[in-house]
Amino acid sequence: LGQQGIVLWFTGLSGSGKSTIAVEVEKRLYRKGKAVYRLDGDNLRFGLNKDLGFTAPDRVENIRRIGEVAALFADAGLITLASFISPYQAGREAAKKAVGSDNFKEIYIKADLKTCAQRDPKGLYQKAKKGEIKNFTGLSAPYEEPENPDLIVDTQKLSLEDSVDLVLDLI
Ligand code: GGZ
Repeated sequence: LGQQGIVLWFTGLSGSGKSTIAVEVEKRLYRKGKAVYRLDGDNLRFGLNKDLGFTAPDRVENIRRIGEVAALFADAGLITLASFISPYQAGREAAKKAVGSDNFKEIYIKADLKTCAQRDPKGLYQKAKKGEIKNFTGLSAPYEEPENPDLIVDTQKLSLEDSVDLVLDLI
């Protein structure tokens, strides 16, 4: 059956470019005939994790479950792309442990808060600044930068194409 499962774990602020890059990486791998699956808020927060919000304990539980799900997908041989803010170093480390460190790549999709708030693709920063969204990452909830990521993708400097190439170079 022949394909080694692996997890590419994308972490970064809202608006940093995680999902955009993960979608393109998924397309490129799919075209090469790879078995690939993308986990993100749209398929997790509306299903398995629909009982969870954005308080600190809920985020911890969100990432804990996703780490376990990613481990199962990788065990099934899929290239698994996980795209979540995953703001806590400890949570990302636990995901890496669940998957197995050899098959886990932590990818920091890096853009500073000011840039993300300017991009504001969904208007969420605006709402958070007005107090309409509580516990918003970067404004009223923490984001712990990765201490030792496998890759840093600086989306303030790199094109989408170059960002995707860097990620694909990892595998
Ligand atoms: C941060 C929030 C919040 C709050 C809703 N804080 O840019 P998006 O919209 O599409 O991605 C964000 C997503 C974050 O969910 P995650 O499951 O990735 O978060 S975590 O890993 O921290 O559990 C954002 C939207 O949900 N969103 N409220 N308060 N982002």
